[in-house]
Amino acid sequence: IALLISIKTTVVYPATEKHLQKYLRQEVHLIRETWEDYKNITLPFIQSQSFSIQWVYNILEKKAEADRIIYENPDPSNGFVLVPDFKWNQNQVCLLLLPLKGSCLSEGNPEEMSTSVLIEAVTKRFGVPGSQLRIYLHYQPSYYHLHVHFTALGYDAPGSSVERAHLLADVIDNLAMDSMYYQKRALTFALRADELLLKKFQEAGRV
Ligand code: G7M
Repeated sequence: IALLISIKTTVVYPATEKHLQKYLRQEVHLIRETWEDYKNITLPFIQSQSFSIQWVYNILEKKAEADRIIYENPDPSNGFVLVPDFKWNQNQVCLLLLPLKGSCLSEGNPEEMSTSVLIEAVTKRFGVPGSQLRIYLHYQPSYYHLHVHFTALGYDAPGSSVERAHLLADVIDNLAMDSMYYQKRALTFALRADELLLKKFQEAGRV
């Protein structure tokens, strides 16, 4: 009897302590972050960390992955680059849209990105229609430079759960309704037990 076993593995190299922790089983807690929490806890935490986003600048400045660019708009204020995500696998569409400007939801201008042009480019290149593309942002992200994920709807992408993914179309609608939308409502996200940000929320008595 032939037994076919398929195993999917992910190799992360070089792996930082943060990567190791990410893949170890951990307890997780939900945070409900208000705008006050963002200003008092999350933002100072982000600013105190030296999250390197050099790889993003390398892509934007064509110092890395230039041959992988799927679509780009060089406009200095509204431009962006669309490249395959590192997590790319031949059977999945897994792309990252990096605006030339913008570092967080309230600073970036996702409403200025013309998604229809991008969907057309992705459909042309990968044969996946717009109705089968999941286009979303992460909150919290791993890297604090505004970026949008494109994944095939049929692919159960990690990070597409309700506590992390925000559909770009919804974000655009929310901001069109009220440009202060994300300063007025709370946002929910999950933090692992070992994350320093969770400790900050605990210290502030918010968990
Ligand atoms: O939303 P979040 O910050 O979690 O997503 C960041 C995404 O960037 C992940 O899906 C990573 O796989 C992807 N990524 C990380 N690095 C360091 C690179 C890189 O150097 N190139 C590309 N193309 N994607 C990356």
